[in-house]
Amino acid sequence: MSSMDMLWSGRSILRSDAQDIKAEIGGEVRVSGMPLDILLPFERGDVADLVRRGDDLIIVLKDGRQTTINDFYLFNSELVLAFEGEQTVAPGSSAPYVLGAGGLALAALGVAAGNASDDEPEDARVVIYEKRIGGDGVVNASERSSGLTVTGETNPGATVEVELGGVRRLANVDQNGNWSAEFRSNEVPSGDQRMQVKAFALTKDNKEAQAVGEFEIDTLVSVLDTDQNIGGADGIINKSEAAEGVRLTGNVEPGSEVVIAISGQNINATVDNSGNWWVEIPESAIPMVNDGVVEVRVTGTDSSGNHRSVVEAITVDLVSPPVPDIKTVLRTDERSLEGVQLRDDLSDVSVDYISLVEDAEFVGVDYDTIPLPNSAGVILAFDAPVPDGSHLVVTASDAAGNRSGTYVVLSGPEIDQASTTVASNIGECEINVIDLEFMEDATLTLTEAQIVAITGEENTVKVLGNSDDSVRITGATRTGSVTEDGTGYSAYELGQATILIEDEITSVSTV
Ligand SMILES: [Ca+2]
Ligand SMILES: [Ca+2]
Ligand SMILES: [Ca+2]
Ligand SMILES: [Ca+2]
Repeated sequence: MSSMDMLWSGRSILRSDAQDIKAEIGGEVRVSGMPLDILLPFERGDVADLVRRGDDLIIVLKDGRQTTINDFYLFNSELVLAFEGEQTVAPGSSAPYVLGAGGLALAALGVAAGNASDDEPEDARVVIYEKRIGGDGVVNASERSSGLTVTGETNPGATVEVELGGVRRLANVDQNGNWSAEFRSNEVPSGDQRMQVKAFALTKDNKEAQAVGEFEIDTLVSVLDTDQNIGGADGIINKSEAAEGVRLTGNVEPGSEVVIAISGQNINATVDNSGNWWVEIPESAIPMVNDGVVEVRVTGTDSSGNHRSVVEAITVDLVSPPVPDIKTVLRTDERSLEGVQLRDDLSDVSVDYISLVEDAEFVGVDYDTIPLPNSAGVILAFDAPVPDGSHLVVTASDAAGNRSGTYVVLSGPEIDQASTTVASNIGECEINVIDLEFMEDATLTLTEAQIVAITGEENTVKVLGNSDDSVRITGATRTGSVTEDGTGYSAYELGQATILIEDEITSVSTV
C-alpha cells in the first residue's frame, strides 16, 4: 500500500463554503455560499493526482476520469478535502490534508504522504487571487475609480511586493500569510486590455517565490451611436409617424444592454449579437410638442458594467394646424363657386372640390390669396370657377405634414338636400369639421365607415350647422356634451367613430 493510499482511505468529503455544491466524476464543482460538507463520489484510494489549473483544482482518478473544482484556489483558506471517519478539519487548518494553500495542493499532499514534521522548513510560495481583482477579474470604470486591491496568499511571515503596470508596492501580510496591496486609480490603466500583475515573496528564511496573475481592464463602452434616420425625409416626427411608432436604431459594443429615456420614460432596446440595437418608441411616450426638440438619452451598459450615454435631439410636431374656419362661400351670378373667405389667415392651405355631378372627382383648386383688413381673415379667390353642385375641402398643413381639414357641404342643382352625404373617397384629407352652414335645410347622413375614411387617427369629426339642419347617424349612441372654444356640442359614438354635433343642430336621428 502506497503512502497515498494510506492517506486517502474512506469516502471523500469536500468541505467548502458552498451552499449548493454537487460533485460528480467528470463533472464540475463551483464554490460559493455557506459552509457545507459534500461527499465526493470516490475514495482516497481512487485518486491518482491533484492538478492545479489556474484557480481550479482537478482531481484525477486512477481510471483516468476527472473532477474539476472550479475556483478552488480562490477559497483555499475555507475549503478542505476531508474523508469520512477521520477527524473533521476546520476551515483554515494547516492539517496536512488541507488542499489549496498557495497552489501547493500536491506539495501539501506530498508533505503529508512523507509524514513530514512541522519543523521542516516550508517551500516559499505566493499566490495571486487574480479572479478577485475588481470583484470578478474584470475591472470596470467605477471599480478603477476607487483604486484596486490585489490580494493573495504567501508563507506566514513572508514579505510580498506586488507589481502592476510599472508600479511596485509592498503588500500588507497578515499572520496567516494573507496579503493585500493597494493601487491608486491613477496607477491603474484605463481602456480595454488584459493586464499582468506580479507578486514577489521573500520568506523569513530568505527563500523567494513569485507568481504572475492576469486580469482584465475594461473601463469603457467602446461603441455607442444612433442612426440618423428619424422622422422620415423631413427629419420631423409628425402625428401619423408617431402613431406608427418611432423606430430608433444604432450600434453598441457587443454584449451590451441599451436603454433609451424619453420624457421620463425608460424603454429597453433589443440588441443582437453584433451590437445592433433597435427600439420602438410608442406614440404615448412622445410628448405633444408643436415643432420642437425632444431629447432622447441612449445609454449603453457593457458586460463589464460600464455606462455610456448619448443624447439625440429629435424634432417632433404632434400638433395639427388650426382647422380652417369658413366664414363665407363666394358664388358667381351663375352660382359657380369663386372663392371662400376664411376667418383666419392660415399659412399653408389647400382647396379641393368634389364634383358630385360628375363621378365624385376630387380636384385641386388654384387660388390667389387676398388678405382682408382689420384681421377679417383672408379670401381665397379661385383662378377658375368651381361648378355649382360641388363640395369643398379646405385643408391647412404645417411644415411637418400634419393636416386639419374642413369639409364644406354645399347645395347644388343635382343635390338632394334631404339626403346629403359626404364623399369618403377623398384620400388622406384628415377632415376635422363637416360644415353645413352654407346649405339650407340639409339632412346629412353619416356612416361609421365614412367618418373613419375621412378623419385622422382619432376618427373624430365635428358637424357645424344651423337649426334648419338635421343629422342622421344610424346606430349611434349619445355619450354627453362637450364645449370647445366656447361652442357646445353633443357627443355621439358610432362604432370606432366619434361625432360632435354643434348644439344649434337640434335634429339628430340615431335610428
Ligand atoms: Ca468587476
Ligand atoms: Ca467594454
Ligand atoms: Ca416626417
Ligand atoms: Ca404643428
